[in-house]
Amino acid sequence: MTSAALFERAQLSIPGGVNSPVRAFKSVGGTPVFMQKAKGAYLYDVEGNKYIDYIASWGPMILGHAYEPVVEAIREYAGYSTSYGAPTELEVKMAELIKSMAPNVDLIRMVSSGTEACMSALRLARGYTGRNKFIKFEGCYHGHADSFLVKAGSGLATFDIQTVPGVTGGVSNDTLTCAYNDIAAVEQLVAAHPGEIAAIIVEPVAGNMGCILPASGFLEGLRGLCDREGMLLIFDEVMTGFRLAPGGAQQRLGVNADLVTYGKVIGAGMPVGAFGGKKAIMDMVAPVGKVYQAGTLSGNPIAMIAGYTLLTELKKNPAIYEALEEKGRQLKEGIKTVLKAAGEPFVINQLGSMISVHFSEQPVTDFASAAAADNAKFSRLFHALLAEGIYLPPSAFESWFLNNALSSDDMARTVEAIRKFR
Ligand code: HOZ
Repeated sequence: MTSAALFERAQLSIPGGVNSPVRAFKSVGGTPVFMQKAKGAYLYDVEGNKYIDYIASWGPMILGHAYEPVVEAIREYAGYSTSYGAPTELEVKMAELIKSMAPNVDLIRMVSSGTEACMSALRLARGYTGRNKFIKFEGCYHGHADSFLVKAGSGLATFDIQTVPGVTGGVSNDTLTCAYNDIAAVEQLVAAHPGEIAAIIVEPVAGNMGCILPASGFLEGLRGLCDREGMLLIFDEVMTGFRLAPGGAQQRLGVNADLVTYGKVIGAGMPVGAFGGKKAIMDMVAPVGKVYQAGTLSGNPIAMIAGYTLLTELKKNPAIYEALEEKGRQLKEGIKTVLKAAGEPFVINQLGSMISVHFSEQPVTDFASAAAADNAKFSRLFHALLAEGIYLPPSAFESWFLNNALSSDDMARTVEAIRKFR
């Protein structure tokens, strides 16, 4: 079996041969690699090739793949049933655990994906404020619910999709956009729509246009604006949650959100998401309030036990975060040294275990600067590293995610492969 043969076969039965567009390798070119298994920091494809993994399933494999306690827990609980459609104690324990780790979460509702989490948080913000419009940032990606598919990052940036057929003008008229890190533009937008804006949603550290850090004062500015104008601040922590700190970006960056969304990591890679916040807001969610939101697979027992096991480990072992921090630093310094020596114009954005490299002479601080970088060169880097057994995200518009199973040797090999790259 080869990836090429599987890809051909896949295209006969699956749109584009993949179940999520970025995986198709369309922006970097070539044939997607079909994976067979993974363990620790390594992916193994169907041809038996081994790769050092820098996507960690886009975040959740923070302790590495097939982490034994998680695998064991899944095995045990699968034997009880894979779904009940009725409440379980596990869901209560999970909610209590998240509350004990994440700031500003009095109540939390489980859903099945980050898309659902953001879609539901937005509906709730609209229900709570009685307003329709909201602000999102260019290059941020909050899943594929209709309202968010405006100037979105990730796959839409990767494939340069500006407007999405099927999303009505009526829906996108309520989506207002601004450049990331441009607080003055947000202020102007808010002033132009007095009393109309329900919420500002933001990736506190952006991961869908490469990794982009919030400028000093940006998130604080959003917080102040939301307080002043009666808007809710929604942090999309699908990527940063439980990764940048046990309490995610809220804790790491010291800015409070009104609502926060989580994804994949709270299921240890199982299909999970969640949205949570202050009781006064969350009490509007059905069945207490009238903001309807539901799902048979929400709080699925296998997803819950997987996530509960992972988050428990993260909570009880703060050294994990120190180690991830050190790995991020080591990789950044290593890459910086070799690219500098090569005289390449480059920018490395990194915070903790999120990092990305842009081939740019200018700082990369928003979507425009990410798009202006030499992304064809990123594609060449992607393939050069793939050939050396190193798996980067197959798009310049995605963050790399480090996992705690990565060794110093793995990162030294990665740096060496980048040194050889021309
Ligand atoms: N949009 C996802 C990362 N930002 C990629 C999802 C996937 O292909 O699995």
